[in-house]
Amino acid sequence: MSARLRIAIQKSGRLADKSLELLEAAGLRVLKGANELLYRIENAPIDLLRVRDDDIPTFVGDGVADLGIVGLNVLEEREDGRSAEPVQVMNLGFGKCDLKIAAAIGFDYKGPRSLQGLRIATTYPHVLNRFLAENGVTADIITMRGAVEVAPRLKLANAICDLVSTGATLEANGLAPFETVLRSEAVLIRAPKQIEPELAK
Ligand code: PRT
Ligand code: ZN
Repeated sequence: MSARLRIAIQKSGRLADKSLELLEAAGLRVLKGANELLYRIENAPIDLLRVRDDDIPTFVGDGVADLGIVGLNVLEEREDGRSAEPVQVMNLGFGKCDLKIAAAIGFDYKGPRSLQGLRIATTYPHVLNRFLAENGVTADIITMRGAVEVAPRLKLANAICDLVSTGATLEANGLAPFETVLRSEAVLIRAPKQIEPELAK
């Protein structure tokens, strides 16, 4: 058994650099070697597992990694059911964004009831479904893999539910946000099983 702690981080994307910076600021010297999947830490028994962000909750839930850094939105959306739930340790203060419902500018929103019977396109069907259920609303959820913001223009949906940071993408597509479904940022998660004490030091 290797006695090295494994931390799963996003390989490339919006959280990748900030995750590395955070670990470096904590004093870890990262060896960016030839192995793309695993970066070794020079001054501590730690390896960084570099993967797609969507896989991080599963790796940590299964204990393949001891810790992980992932967007709360990804953690909340996952409905794996096979591996155990990772434990949320703390918010990390970067990667901030909101999962919002938006529609064409001028849409007359009077609260969640205004969504009744609409077609809403999203890459977050589980989180959206929970929000609608909590508010007693029935709507048609159209699950897309990306480019959700074009759905209203293509008449695929009346509204969308997507991540927003600056709001520029919505604006460029003639959309305006009117409801926040989830406030998100990068979070530190840990495996459900306690980490070996000598590794946690
Ligand atoms: O390859 P991999 O699967 O690992 O990465 P990914 O492409 O799935 O994710 P990535 O790198 O795009 O985002 C990683 C995480 O960054 C997300 O899960 C969020 O937690 C966080 N984050 C923060 C964002 C945004 N801000 C964000 N603005 N993720 C996506 N966006 C997108 C949004 O979907 C929309 O298309 O940016 C667009 C809107 O941005 P604004 O600034 O125009 O509002
Ligand atoms: Zn992803």
